[in-house]
Amino acid sequence: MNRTIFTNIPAPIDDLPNGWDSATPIGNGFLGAMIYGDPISDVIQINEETIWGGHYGLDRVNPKSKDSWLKARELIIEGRIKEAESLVASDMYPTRHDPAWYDTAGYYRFDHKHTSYSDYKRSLDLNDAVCTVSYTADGVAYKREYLSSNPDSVIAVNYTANGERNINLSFDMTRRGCDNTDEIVLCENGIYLIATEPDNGCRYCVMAGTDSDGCVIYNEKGFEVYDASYLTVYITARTTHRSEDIVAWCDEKLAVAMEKGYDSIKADHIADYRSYFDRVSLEIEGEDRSDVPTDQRIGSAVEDNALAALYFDFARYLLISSSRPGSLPANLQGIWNHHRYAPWGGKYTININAEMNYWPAEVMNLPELHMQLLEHLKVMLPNGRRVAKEMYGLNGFVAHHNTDMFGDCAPVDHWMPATIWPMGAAWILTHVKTHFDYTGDVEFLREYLPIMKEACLFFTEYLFEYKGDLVTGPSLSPENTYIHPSGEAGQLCVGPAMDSQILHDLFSDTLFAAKLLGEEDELTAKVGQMLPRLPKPQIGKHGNIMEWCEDYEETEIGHRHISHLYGLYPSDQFTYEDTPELMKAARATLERRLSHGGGHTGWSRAWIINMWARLRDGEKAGQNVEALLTRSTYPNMFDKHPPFQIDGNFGGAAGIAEMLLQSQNGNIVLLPALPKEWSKGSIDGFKARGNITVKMEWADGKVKYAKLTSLSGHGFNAGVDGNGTVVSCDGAGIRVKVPEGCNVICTGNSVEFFG
Ligand code: FUC
Repeated sequence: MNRTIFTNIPAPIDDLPNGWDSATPIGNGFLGAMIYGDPISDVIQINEETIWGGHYGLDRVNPKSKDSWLKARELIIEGRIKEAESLVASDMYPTRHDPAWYDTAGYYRFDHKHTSYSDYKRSLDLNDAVCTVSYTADGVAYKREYLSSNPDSVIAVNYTANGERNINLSFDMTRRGCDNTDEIVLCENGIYLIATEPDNGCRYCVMAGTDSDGCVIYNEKGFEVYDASYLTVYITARTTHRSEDIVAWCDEKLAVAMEKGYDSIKADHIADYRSYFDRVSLEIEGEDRSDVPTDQRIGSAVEDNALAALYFDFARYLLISSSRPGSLPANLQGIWNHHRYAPWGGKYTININAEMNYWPAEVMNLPELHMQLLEHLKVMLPNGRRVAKEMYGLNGFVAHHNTDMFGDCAPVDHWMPATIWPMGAAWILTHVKTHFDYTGDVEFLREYLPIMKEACLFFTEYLFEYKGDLVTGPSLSPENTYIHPSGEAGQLCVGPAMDSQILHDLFSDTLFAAKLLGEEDELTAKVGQMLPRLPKPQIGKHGNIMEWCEDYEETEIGHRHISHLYGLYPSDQFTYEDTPELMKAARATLERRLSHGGGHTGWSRAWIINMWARLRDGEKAGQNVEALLTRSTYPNMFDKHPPFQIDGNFGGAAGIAEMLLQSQNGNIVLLPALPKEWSKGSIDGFKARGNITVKMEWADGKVKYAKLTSLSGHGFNAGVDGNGTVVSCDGAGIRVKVPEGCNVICTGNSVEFFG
């Protein structure tokens, strides 16, 4: 299947970093690069995911907080919001703002001796994760390939040209836009630079070496290559976070790469990448526009079904390229960032963005890549315990709305609409049950139950009774502002809807896991008593789900966060079957947000797609996919917040999957929200909860064939109830909605539907 993103123009390099959003990303989970692909001046911007600036691991908790946070709670309850804000600002804000941030390894360039060129093409083949640039200069056809290999830990740039020895270029290791502490050193396998982060002493090495049949002459800044018929440049990078001897580490990787040679490195890279990518396929039939450059398809309002499928595949590519066993989770930019201080520090914003990065991981059949987010909880845990103790005087595990490479859990900054929000760890922990639901991995659940219990412990001590319910506070509804009846605008509150909904999941998931594993104890007994006392979603005067526990007006009705619909998606607390009134109110909430300009950031639009899918409104979901592709996508297909933020890529892909297949609440539904434009298509290898894979073909908007297979070996049974044929997979606790007009055949651990 053709899955190529391509353009007929190089990314502009006149005024770097302009053009970055047109450049092509490659990555191996740890080492990323943006390929500008200019024939004359070939610029590559490089990232190593552990190059972080700023201060690490600081104890930033405000020592006054322990004695003041309960007072802040009282002031909020009394409606003295401004006073509560001043107290929070003086006593709960962290002693230090935004301590650490994601940095870049800088821009590097290869200058070629051409003066002009023609027939230019730059493409990224998603089937094998290789970026190719081709052009003609002085009658010679040139070709370059760029890849970032996970098995060999190197970026390889391979230059070839037809005819005799036509490759001539110079490489300059001097970085643009980085500080001047770089030391450039020649070594046995090439040349490297060593840089030191100013505030924290982290050192990193970027090393480049060559394999060529031409004449390669190294100088103090890089090298010159003359009269080569081929040239491969290998580049790698390492920080002192990962290795003591960073030069030796890079040297060894380059030595192995040179010995192995480009063809084998490429073959191993493709095999490794395909072991993830080939698990799944999606096709949505429509007009064939595959000969139109992708940057021209993005942003044009033409109905382009294949572009939506390509967007889904690109998200799979991005997850495989930014999240690998042993790597950090994908941050706000995945691993691709050209800034010295990435937007929002390039950290993990855990009041939506980092979680959204992993929404599609399971349905895409990439469960082991979901683990990077979950593994990070272990880095956060010791900090979260300390923050619970020092900031609140309580036991257990708490994190606020940001974390970083070092697992920081204190409030991140001094921004009232976001910072004092104690739900970050709890939200990530809801992904534990999701991973278990998809994989059925009991040992995994056993490993994470103690962390879930620690988060529960915090909330059992922290929640308080307010108007008969158990609520959070001081908290806020991420990052929205309400108008208090007194006329004052504020953010601090008690018991915002999202907090109660997240806690509903954390508590229920913990009780489920403890019961399954025989790990019930005093704490789970307490959690069991508290769960029914959490506030239930309420319906407000606009027929909407109430965002706060009072029916406040809000200052920005089209706000990008739609936190009070967490219960609709990603959670499954609102359903047509059990809570139709909440589904109606969720729809009213979404319509109100959208009619006031909502969905203006890429990630917000992506969330909205998922919500419409849950509301089973294919037309609305489809319109929002189109809005994502036309308004919130850069020419290289990166999500546009703006600026670039990778969450929209992942959230958008999750939404596309959610339109085709849903499996929450123990029910598998095929084609739950199909827009009429997507009338024909197919999926294969998608995962549903219950450890079930799904293959399906549809035409005229209806299922023609589907096969569901339980990877846990459970059988499917067809029976009849008042509603007709019912298929269940009891071992997985799953029922399957029989698609309209389909015959059913159950065989062993599969069920097939014929339409
Ligand atoms: C949240 C969002 C912003 C942005 C930032 C990284 O604060 O409200 O839109 O995505 O995270």
